[in-house]
Amino acid sequence: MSDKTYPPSADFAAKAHVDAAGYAEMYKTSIDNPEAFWAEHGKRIDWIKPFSKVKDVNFNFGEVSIKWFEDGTLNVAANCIDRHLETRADQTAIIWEPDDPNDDALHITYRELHEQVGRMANVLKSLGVGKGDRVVIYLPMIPEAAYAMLACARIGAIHSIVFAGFSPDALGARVNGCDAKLVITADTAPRGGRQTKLKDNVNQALLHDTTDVKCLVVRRTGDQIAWRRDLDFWWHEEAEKVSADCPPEEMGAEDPLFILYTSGSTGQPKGVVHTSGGYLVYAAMTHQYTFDYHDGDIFWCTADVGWVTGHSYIIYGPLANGATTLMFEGVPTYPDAGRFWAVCEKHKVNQFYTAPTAIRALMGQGNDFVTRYDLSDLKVLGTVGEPINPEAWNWYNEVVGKGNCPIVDTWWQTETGGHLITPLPGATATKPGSATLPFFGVQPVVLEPESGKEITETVAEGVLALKDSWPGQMRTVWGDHDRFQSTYFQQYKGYYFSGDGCRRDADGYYWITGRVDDVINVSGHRMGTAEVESALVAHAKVAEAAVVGYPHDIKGQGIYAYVTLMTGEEPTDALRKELSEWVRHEIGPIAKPDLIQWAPGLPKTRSGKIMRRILRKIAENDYGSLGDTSTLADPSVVDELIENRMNRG
Ligand code: 6R9
Repeated sequence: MSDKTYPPSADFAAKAHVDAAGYAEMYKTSIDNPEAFWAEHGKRIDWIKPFSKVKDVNFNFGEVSIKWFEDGTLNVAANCIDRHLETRADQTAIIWEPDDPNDDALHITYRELHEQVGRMANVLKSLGVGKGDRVVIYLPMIPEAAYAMLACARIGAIHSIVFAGFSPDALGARVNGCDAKLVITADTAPRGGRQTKLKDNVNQALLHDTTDVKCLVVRRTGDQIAWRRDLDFWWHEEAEKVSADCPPEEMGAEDPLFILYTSGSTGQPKGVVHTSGGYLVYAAMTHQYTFDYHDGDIFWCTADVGWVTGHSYIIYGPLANGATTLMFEGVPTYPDAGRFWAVCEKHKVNQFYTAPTAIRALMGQGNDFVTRYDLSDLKVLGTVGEPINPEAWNWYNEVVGKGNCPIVDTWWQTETGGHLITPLPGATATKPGSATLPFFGVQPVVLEPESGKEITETVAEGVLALKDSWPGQMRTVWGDHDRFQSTYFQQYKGYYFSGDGCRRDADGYYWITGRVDDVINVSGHRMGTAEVESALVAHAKVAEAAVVGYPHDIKGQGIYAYVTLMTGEEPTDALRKELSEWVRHEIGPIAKPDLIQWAPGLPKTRSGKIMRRILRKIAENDYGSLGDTSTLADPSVVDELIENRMNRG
């Protein structure tokens, strides 16, 4: 890790929303008097009925309850669209860049967005969706994904987006998990020149459904698809039958806005619930300050709307701020490794936000792909999803930013709704690899992992937790408040526990060191090892499986699976391939193991608990420091595993 610092230029700081002194002052106010601070900043959005209470939070295990602005009412879609119409009707709200660079980009104005969302909202109503109902969105990165999210928000329905790369099984589980009334999908999704048959996946996911889940289908490619009579509807046909005028529903600040499933250390993914008022205030405020967004700027977040980053920084944050937000259907390497930079040049992008894994992959392709484009409109560069290694940070800074663009390394989670630890580009001197300092109102603490004691010295290393709430915090796990409490508030009493480890340096800067639980981070996407294990053991030839992460040059972490076969099954390369494909089919391509090692036995304690610490070390090719193995039931299995390890790099 490098401790070289990069202060913001005087020029940048002078034009920024806050400079260093401004940050220090605002941060202090936000901590000294959170009620007054958030009462003020809560006004950045339009309320139908203004709130009188600001904050009502209890972090005590057993009584956890989080409410912000609770007696206010609002409509999120009206905040993202209607309130801008007076001044921005003809401004572009969404620039859509298609997968194929030869197809036309779209520029959707706020007026057009208003009309499309109104129509989609009326279509949802005509299909029987009302306030509080759940709608699953399984769409590629097309404008209709934005319309669908905002249409739900407009009528008070709760959306649950399922990333279009997830398998029918994963989709089906999410549809059932929230008793969705409707799924919104497309015929086929083109991405990177390849096609994913989304509607077919929906049909498969709903094969055994007995609740008559309806499906609204967007025609993206015109491919032939199988139709479920009486249950399936074309978006373009239904849109013609309704008016574009749909008055926004008045919602309580604490009414759910969306559910988003995310992986945890145990069991199946959980439905993270975000509510309306606090989430929107927080998404909008972080979007403005973290990226130093100014009116007229073109903002591009390369995430997919299937992840929280897409929710907060493609849709809700930017649109609440009346921004122009770019939505990209494709991938960074299609048609070649210059696509990101071609799009930046073409649409004169000012703020660009992506994941370290993409930076590492592009860095390996050579600088020509970058330097052939005019990137002079870029002002701020951001990263999210995983720690960024200084080498990638430096390349991003020098080759993409030409040393002129502050880099904001934003640490946050699906659970946090928006950035918690991040530089502000006009205020914070950055250090490659550090997410730096907390956002306004955020109080990070470093705890001793074993005792849970807060380390009060500035220099500290331990687990990262939060002392108090912020408006964008998740409120519960859908249908399982106990799981919410036990996941985040049980181990370290009185704190929200992030699941990440971290170090705090002498300047009070935070360096995230990665997950301390059984979650691995593959290309910036969270994957529970338990999920991959349960997919593997669902295969008829697998007796037992243990999954861990290992360092991977591009992906950050790769998936390493130890598999014990049923007696009599042959451990062949063909079977290895079959199991990889099986996991891909069960969960999706992101869950596919990179390495599978045959394990005649797994290292277990005498009580039968798998010792993952040892498996992690072997997968990391760091078997010289296995630590204490004396509690193992059969220490000899370890030698066998080391002998046949798959990662010798
Ligand atoms: C927004 C998002 C959350 C986990 C988080 C941490 C890792 C995210 C990071 C980072 C280091 C950063 N993470 N940003 N680690 N530096 N700037 O990614 O949400 O998918 O829920 O993942 O990602 O481990 O706990 P999510």
